[in-house]
Amino acid sequence: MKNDAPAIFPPAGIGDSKPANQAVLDWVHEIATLTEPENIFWCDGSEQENNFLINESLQQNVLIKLNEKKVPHSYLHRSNPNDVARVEQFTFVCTPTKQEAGPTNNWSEPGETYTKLRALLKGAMRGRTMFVVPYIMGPPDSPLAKVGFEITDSKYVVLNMRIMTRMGDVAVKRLGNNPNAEWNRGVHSLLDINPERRFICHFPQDNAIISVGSGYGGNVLLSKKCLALRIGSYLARKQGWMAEHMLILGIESPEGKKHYVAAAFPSACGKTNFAMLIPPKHFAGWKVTTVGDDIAWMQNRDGRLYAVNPENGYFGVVPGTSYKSNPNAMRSIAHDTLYTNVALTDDGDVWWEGKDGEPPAHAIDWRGNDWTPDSKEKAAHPNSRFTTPMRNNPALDPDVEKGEGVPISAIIFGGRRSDTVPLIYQAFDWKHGVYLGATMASETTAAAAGAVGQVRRDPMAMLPFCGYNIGDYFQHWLDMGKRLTHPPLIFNVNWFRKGEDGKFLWQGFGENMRVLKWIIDRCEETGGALKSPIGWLPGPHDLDLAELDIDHKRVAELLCIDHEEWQKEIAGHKQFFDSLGGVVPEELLEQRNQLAARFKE
Ligand code: OXD
Ligand code: MN
Repeated sequence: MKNDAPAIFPPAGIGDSKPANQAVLDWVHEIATLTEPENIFWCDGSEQENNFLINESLQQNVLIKLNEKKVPHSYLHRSNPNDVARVEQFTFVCTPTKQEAGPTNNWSEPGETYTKLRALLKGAMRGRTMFVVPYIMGPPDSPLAKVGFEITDSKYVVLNMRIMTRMGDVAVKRLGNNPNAEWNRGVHSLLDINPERRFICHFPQDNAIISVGSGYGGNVLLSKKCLALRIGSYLARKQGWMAEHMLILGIESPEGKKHYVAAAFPSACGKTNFAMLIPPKHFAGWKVTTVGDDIAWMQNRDGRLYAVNPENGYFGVVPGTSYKSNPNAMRSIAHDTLYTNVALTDDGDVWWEGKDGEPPAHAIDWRGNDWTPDSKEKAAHPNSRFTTPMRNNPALDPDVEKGEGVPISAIIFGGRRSDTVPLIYQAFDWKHGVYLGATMASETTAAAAGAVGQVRRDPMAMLPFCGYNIGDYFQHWLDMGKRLTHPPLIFNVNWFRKGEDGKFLWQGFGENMRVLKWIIDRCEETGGALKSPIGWLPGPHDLDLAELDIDHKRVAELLCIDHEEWQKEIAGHKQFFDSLGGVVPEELLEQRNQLAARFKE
């Protein structure tokens, strides 16, 4: 199941849905002339087309059909073992000058990069089918919605794009005939899936992306990290909105009062779990609904920030997902789901580490090898994924299609920190909140290739996704705040603090509702708080911990601010800002001075 490239030949009526826009036709012609595909398949997003592609994928061993009774309409894909995560070291922002890409991006000169990529793409689709995938990011009637076209030689990509975006005719209609309309040009080719020829390149000035040599979702579903975040963040600054690596959730009280919050956590830190949270029994009558689990596009309307989820599905990390950690995700992925790199049981079901129940006595692991509970290797890759339509989520928010978006009452930043950072605290104001986001850090996970568990600064969880100079990005945040008459309150959370025994202090998952409740209380100006040097902290009785098995000592540990640890932390902030080489806005440097000074008061 390593190469899903061989050409396919659809019957009449499938694969011939050519758009009318001449600019698109010209571009497709140019790429086809370069890559020399066997044929061109114009996707319309229909059920009939999807069924055809699934059948072809089954025949060509790109997909395995799962047991229809256990996981209806669902399939397993195994990627090449050298191609299982995003590759930040091969991801480039190709702006005319290095300074525009800034200190946190790999930069390469656009002219030279186009030349290099054109050489790699020359004849790359010989014997393969070239798919043209039109798609929209965002609710189609949203002023923020963006049209993209992705050219790809991978059926797996097409099948995923149909779940993750509004794909097909809807996008062609939205684009219309105007040859000067704004749309994103994305080109993807598997080539020979060789890490030495793997490049994910963004050309923000041209609204274009070229990705070669990978089949892994984060590198090749060009709608997601590439368009919705890297190119999106560039367009957002230019056009006065925000493209952020954030989940969006709704929270409704038993009295029917509703708030929305957006939260930025680095990859694989539980955004999907938080977005699908089910409140514990103690919060009977409270309802949490999901607008999005990964990306928020936000704009200022009437002085408030409104958010839409540009995506149409979830591309989530599988291991650890269970009825205990995330029942709504389990229900979402129980049918109509594409699995990548999980284990296959002997009865055609899927399995992964952390799934409910006993491990199977025998399975085929993500590499296609025999696996038993005694095996040293993991059965599922730590970054194995599900792709599932957001419609599958029983807690989907009813306003998910609202073009104007949902009003955001609070923004939450958070990372995976074993020490230093308390469970929850609130910024004094927007500027201070931007500082919290800018200095956020987290221990690394398997979502990106590289070492796991090292603390790295990841501003607003956008380090791998900001498509321009991070200093200008910080300034854009500060400027947005100046235009908001009712800015969201800003908070920082850390579910991952550990005690002296090395164990997590906080239960997390559904119990995070207790933290969310304090956030909502603060938004409604009913929640108490104590002033501390780092921000507002809940006082001993401000968090509702009723019916939770936790003692006062642990709560104190969770909320404590250790002055020594914070001196190190502030030094870490300085080191990070210094490493950015003078691009950090003065207002944020001033925030650090104020933070340091508050510790001396
Ligand atoms: C993701 C990521 O897949 O952040 O969402 O890597
Ligand atoms: Mn993400």
